[in-house]
Amino acid sequence: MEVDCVWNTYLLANVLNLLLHSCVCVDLSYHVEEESNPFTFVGDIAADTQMEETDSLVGNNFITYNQMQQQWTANSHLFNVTQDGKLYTAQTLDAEKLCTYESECVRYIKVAVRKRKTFLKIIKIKVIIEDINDHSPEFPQKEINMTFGERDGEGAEGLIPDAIDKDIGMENSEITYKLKKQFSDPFILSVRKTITGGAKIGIILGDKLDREIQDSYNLEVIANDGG
Ligand SMILES: [Ca+2]
Ligand SMILES: [Ca+2]
Ligand SMILES: [Ca+2]
Repeated sequence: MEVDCVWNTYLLANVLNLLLHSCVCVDLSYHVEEESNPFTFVGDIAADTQMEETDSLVGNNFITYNQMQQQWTANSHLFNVTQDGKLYTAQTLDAEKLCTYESECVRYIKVAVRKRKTFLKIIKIKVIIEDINDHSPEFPQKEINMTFGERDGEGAEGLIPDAIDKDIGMENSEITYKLKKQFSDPFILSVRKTITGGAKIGIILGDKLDREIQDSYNLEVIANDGG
């Protein structure tokens, strides 16, 4: 039993040692705005790797960088890495197409580093695609007919569908509403946020209506985004 225990400890130490020395990945993180032109500079992998490495590669012209990807498709080829370690966008990145609402829009790429023909290591890079405010809120319908009766009292409510802002960032898709009306129009806007992130938009009657005095009103609900 004692021999087994020593042998196991020896094995464990060796495995840990192997892991420590084989884990040569350097994680880098970059940011790029969505909708930037193709070939936008994202980062200098060579320079940023050298800053963190103890065995400096500075000035060594024999080091090359290659992005690792087995198969490209139109949607997966988002970045290019030059042989001297510069990272660029390969196409215009649309955060709304690549990611979903309120999640960090991220893509990972791996870059193989070689010295002449000798493989040195793989660098794992995280690229955060930042949302910009490139969408305005839109209502599903431009015009709605709402009917109130003369018998409807103060507080009667008619609902309209809320607006949608396609931006994936919370700030850029935060919507505020306001009601544009004549001063004397007896209507109040009601906005109640829902747990799904939308809003319940109501037009509330502030006073009784008299058809003989006025039989229709034109109201405008305006949606603004927070970006
Ligand atoms: Ca976009
Ligand atoms: Ca927006
Ligand atoms: Ca956007």
